[in-house]
Amino acid sequence: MQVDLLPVNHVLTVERLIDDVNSILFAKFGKQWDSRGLANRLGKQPLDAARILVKDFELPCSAEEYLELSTPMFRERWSMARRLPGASRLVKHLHAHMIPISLASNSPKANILGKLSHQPGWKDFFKVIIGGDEVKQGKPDPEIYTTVANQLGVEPDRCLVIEDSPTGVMAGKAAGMKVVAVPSLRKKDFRDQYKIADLVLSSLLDFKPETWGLPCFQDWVCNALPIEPWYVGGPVIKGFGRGSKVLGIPTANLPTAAFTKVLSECVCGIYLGWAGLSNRGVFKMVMSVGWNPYFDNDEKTVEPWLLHEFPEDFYGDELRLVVVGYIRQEANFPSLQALIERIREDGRIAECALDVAPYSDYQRDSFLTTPLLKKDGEV
Ligand code: ADP
Ligand code: RBF
Ligand code: MG
Repeated sequence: MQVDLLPVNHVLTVERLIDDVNSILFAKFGKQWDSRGLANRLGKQPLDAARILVKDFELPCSAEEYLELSTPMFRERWSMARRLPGASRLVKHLHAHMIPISLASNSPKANILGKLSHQPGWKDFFKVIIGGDEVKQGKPDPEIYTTVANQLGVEPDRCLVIEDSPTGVMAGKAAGMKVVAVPSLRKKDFRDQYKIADLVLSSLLDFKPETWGLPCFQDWVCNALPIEPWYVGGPVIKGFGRGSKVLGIPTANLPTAAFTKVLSECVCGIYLGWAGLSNRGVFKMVMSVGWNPYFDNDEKTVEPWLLHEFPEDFYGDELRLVVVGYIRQEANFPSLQALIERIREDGRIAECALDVAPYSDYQRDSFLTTPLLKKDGEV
């Protein structure tokens, strides 16, 4: 039986908005957009990024023309942009504790303000906002960050920068600031480009303010962080053949080829939630999303361990997951035993937390038990 995968329920990521705009524009130029080359453009000033794009795809227009056409299309779409997981929580927390925060981007100031206008209250969170058009040199030059520090009246070595691009990380370090990188370029190949950061995180969910002398978050519940739930499902497929055999912990792998885009947008890490298994019921689960650093996989996988003893395998069964809490980022371990012990600890955390609100509320989510819709809409 051919089963369609169910995508994660979110508004569009910035990557998707870029795909949308470029697909439309490229078609007008008789070209095919294929998302390649983000690493060359990320964090650059718009005109530089457009020049690279025009050259890489041999577009029959100038960089200026590309910007003239694309800018209004992006403007129409910013209201649909998804915030990075953990972003809202972080700025609200810092603002509530009266820690001055600023926004420094290579985008022109007008674009920044346009984007911010779709996030209620956000503009007021930032004491200083600097656009790439307000400095002589954009990132990777430190000017944008030194300007921020000047306007805040704070020494650079008292500033902490959070950056997603290698260009930005360079700018922050060159300004003499501490830099935490949350890479937008998530593939292994780009790891080296973030090396000069003081710390690299998989997502803002892993940001621990106390590491930097800032007040810690108080929103963890039962050793996990409640998150906006996300939904994913598909037939259980064969994995690497080592869950039960090597670790003694079976993980019901989901196929990833069919939803690479969706998966590339999920934050890597260890999560807890509920699993619905066709004809068998709803069970607690704890899972890893990512590259399994201990095994250094080449593929990003989704691997739920259902906290229940089953008498047999269930390959091919439809599995539904509602992911409701975040436990930690994926890690490497000095030994297999250490990895196993940590996964068992994750299992205990999930077992306890899922009995408690808000995690327990989702046990009855209809997504877990709704029969699959076939293509023609028939159940
Ligand atoms: P694979 O490498 O093929 O994923 P694993 O050793 O990880 O194999 O075992 C996973 C398989 O074991 C699942 O696909 C499922 O059929 C079965 N299984 C049995 N009990 C469980 C459980 N509690 N959680 C997840 N999968 C289980
Ligand atoms: N693999 C890692 O390399 N690092 C981890 O931190 C990690 N954490 C996990 C947590 C849970 C709850 C589960 C179920 C798996 C985790 N794994 C981790 C993945 C494990 O390596 C994988 O399931 C096996 O390799 C089987 O494919
Ligand atoms: Mg497995």
